[in-house]
Parts: sequence; structure tokens; C-alpha cells
Amino acid sequence: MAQKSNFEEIFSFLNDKFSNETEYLQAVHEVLEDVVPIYNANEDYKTFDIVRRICMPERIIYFTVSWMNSEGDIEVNQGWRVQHNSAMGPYKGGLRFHPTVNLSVLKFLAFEQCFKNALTGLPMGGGKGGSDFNPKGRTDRDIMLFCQAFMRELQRHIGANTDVPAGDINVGAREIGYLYGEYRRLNNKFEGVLTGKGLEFGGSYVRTEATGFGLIYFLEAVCRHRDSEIEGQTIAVSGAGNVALHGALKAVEKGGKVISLSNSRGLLHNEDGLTDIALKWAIDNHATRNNILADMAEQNMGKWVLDKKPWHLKCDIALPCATQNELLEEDAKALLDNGCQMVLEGANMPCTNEAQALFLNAKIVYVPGKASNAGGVALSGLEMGQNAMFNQRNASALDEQLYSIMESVHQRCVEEGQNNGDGSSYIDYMKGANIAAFRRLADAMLAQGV
Ligand code: NDP
Ligand code: 2IT
Repeated sequence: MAQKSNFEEIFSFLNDKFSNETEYLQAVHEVLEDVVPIYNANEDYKTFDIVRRICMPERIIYFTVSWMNSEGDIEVNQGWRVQHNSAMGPYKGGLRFHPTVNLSVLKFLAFEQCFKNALTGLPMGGGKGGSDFNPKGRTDRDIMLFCQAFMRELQRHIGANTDVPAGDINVGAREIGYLYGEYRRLNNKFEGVLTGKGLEFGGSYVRTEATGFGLIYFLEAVCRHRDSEIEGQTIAVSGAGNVALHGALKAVEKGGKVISLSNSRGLLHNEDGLTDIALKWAIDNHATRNNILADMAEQNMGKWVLDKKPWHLKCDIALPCATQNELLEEDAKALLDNGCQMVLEGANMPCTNEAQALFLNAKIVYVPGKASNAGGVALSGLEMGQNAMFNQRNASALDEQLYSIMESVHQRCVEEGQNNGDGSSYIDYMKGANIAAFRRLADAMLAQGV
């Protein structure tokens, strides 16, 4: 009789084995706590040790990136690709260049990505990669030289049907262009090996906007479910990059009042609400400015406040769109004290465990990033489809499909996140997202044997 795994043992196995990987363990615990009853009710999941296998990356690639910068100096960085799970399709997930990148951060991101990708309903496995390279303040030439050196190592591990990276923090259209160019030169072939490419070389319309727009489409679905609407609501946004700016723009287009943006240095506050003109200007210029928010303040688009986050501002809706663990317990308290009714994550795991617990306890709407920011990777999936067919679809058809994918992600969360045993109509979006994604992934693994 085959041995069956049990939850307690798996928890302590992971805790012991990866005790120094705090972000990874945080992401794993967040999912496992919700799936205990599903797991315990399924004998096959236990027999085939599905939970342990879902938590452990299938493969981790490490490489050293030694490169010569434009001054002729040698620089040495670390690079990784975590190929977490391929049961549902090629490994898929972004690349992050940031000095805080380490294996724990990439393992948490790769793990979450598998669940997010499962929620989109598209055939994509999950992965994540990146480097501790800090691109801030570097010349365009140095960025190109670094991207080329990084790809020289990464290229042997990826492919259109194997592993398809994309952007993430500090990896946008420019970096994807340089990475793609190096891949093409080394492999002598055009294939959809990266997403987020330029429109002239296999990129997709709407990919740049997709994460932020998708976040607001998800918000719209939440509002519709509660018989409310975005129009007239006050919204605090953190971050000032791809996700934050496109989320803020779409929120304003839907009639919301967006009162903040932020970055690692401070806050832009505008209590009357940022205009679509200001946000479009920021979208066009953020990639080339050192501090787009300070530049916006100089143009009277808001007030720049050094070293502040937006969470003390009075708002109805909070959209954390910067980075992991940016929203702490005291921030959650401040939001709740000020009457905030909804928190939807644009970033990956931006709320700490303590902050999450406060939101769930208060029974406000709390949506984890794996559901609410799934629009980016969903559009990446559509880019892969276009590359495989050697075609390019038009923007309005893709925007419509993004909208309907976000509606269906919302629906999956509602189906698994309602009926909390207390007779209320409260939707636990975190539980819903975790369970819906777990079932798909676990069943795909089960069907394929060991
Ligand atoms: P960008 O590089 O475009 O922007 C990142 C923003 O977050 C910048 O404003 C940056 O400020 C700020 N930030 C980064 N690190 C920190 C920090 N430690 N503390 C405070 N602020 C910080 O990245 P994206 O907008 O693409 O990504 C933002 C989040 O969204 C990430 O969590 C990412 O994983 C997630 N995400 C991205 C998707 C995409 O398609 N791009 C898809 C789904 C999720 P500064 O410039 O000062 O560093
Ligand atoms: O976190 C994410 O979903 C992303 N950075 C996008 C991944 C992708 O492959 O488009």
C-alpha cells in the first residue's frame, strides 16, 4: 500500500528545508492554508504527493553574468531562472533586474506565477527569473551590454515551447528588445521566446497596458458583483511603473479619482485626482526619467512628499502596485481606520501576512495579485498564440479578450471563495483564487503521472 503524504509533515519539511527563504515560505503558506481541506478530501492528491510537488520548483538555473561595461570595466552579477512547474504549458513568467533579487524572491514569484497562470485558463506553466543587477542610473549602452550578457547564459535554457520569459520590475520594452536581439543572433531564428516584444518584431498590442488595465477590469467585476461602480470612488495607488501607471489611467477613464502614485523614494499626492493627461505624460516618459514623480510635481501634477507611502491617505480603494511586502500591518490599520473598502493587488504579494489578516478579518474586499494582476501574463499568453500563428491581432479585439479573461478569473474566485459557512455573501477572493488555481494545477499534474 503506497504511503500517503500529510499536510503537517509537508509544512515542517518545507519550513526546515528552506528556513532562510522567507518570501518563498510566505507565498507557499498563503496558498497551503487555503487548500488543506481540498487536499485532505482527495486521496489521489495525497497518494501522489501533489502538494509537495506543487511547492518545489522543477528546476532552478543559476549563472554568473560576467560582462564588460561601456567604460571597459568588468562587472559580475548573479542570474537565475526558476522553472517552477510545466504541467500546464511552457514555463512562463517575467524577469526582474533589481539589487534585492535573490533566490527566495524568485522562488516566491515563480510559485505564485503557476497559480496565476492557471487562473487565466491559458496553457502556461510558471517560472520567474532575473538578476541582482541594478539598472538605476545606468546608461542605455550599459543596459544593452548587460542584457546581452544575461541572454548569452539564459538562451540555452529557454525556447518558445520550453520557457518564455517576459518583463517585470526594471525589465520593460527596451530590455526585452535587447534580450530578444541577442537570442535571435545566437539562435538564428525568429520564435516567440519572449513576450512584451516591440510591435515590429512579434510583439502584441495591449501587452504593455495589460496588467494595469486588467487590474481595473477585475475591479469593475468586483464592483458589479456588489452593485457598485468605480465612478466617483477615491483610489490610492502605489508604484509609478508599468502596472501602477496603466492601472491609474484606466481607473481615471472609468471615472475613479486617483489621488496618489509612489516609488521607492516617496509619494506623489494630488487630492483632486490625477488627470488622464498627467498619467499619459507619465506613461510616455517614465522609462527615461530618474524620478518621474518629482518631475510630475514640478509640473504641478501633484505634491511630492519624500519618504512617504500612500496608505495614510483617505481612500475607498487601495491598489498596491510597487513590490512585495510594501504594505505593512500599520498601513493596513491606517487604511481601515480611514474607511477603505477594497484592496486589489497590482504587484505580487505587496501585503504582508499581518496586513492581509487585518483585511480578511475586517471582511473588506481583498484580492491577491495572482488573480487581480493576471492580465499581464494573460496577454503574454495571447502574444505567444500570435507568434505561433505568425499573425498580429488588432488592439480592440485583444482588449476585449483581456476584459473577458479578467471577468472569468473573477468568476473562478467567486465560485471557490463564497460559502464561508457563515451564511453571508462575503467573497474570500484569496481562498477562491488559491483553490481554483490549485485544483487546475493539481489535476493537470495528476493526469500526467509522476
Ligand atoms: P516597474 O519597474 O515598471 O515599476 C516598479 C515600481 O515600483 C517603480 O515605481 C519602483 O520605484 C517601485 N518599487 C520597486 N521596488 C520598490 C521598493 N523596494 N520599494 C518601493 N517601491 C519600489 O515594474 P512593474 O510595474 O512592471 O511591476 C510592479 C509590480 O507588479 C511588481 O510586483 C511586479 O512583479 C508586478 N507585476 C508586473 C507585471 C508586468 O506585466 N509588468 C505583471 C504582474 C505583476 P523606483 O523606480 O523608485 O525603484
Ligand atoms: O508577474 C507577472 O505576471 C509578470 N511579470 C508578467 C509575466 C509574463 O510572462 O507576462
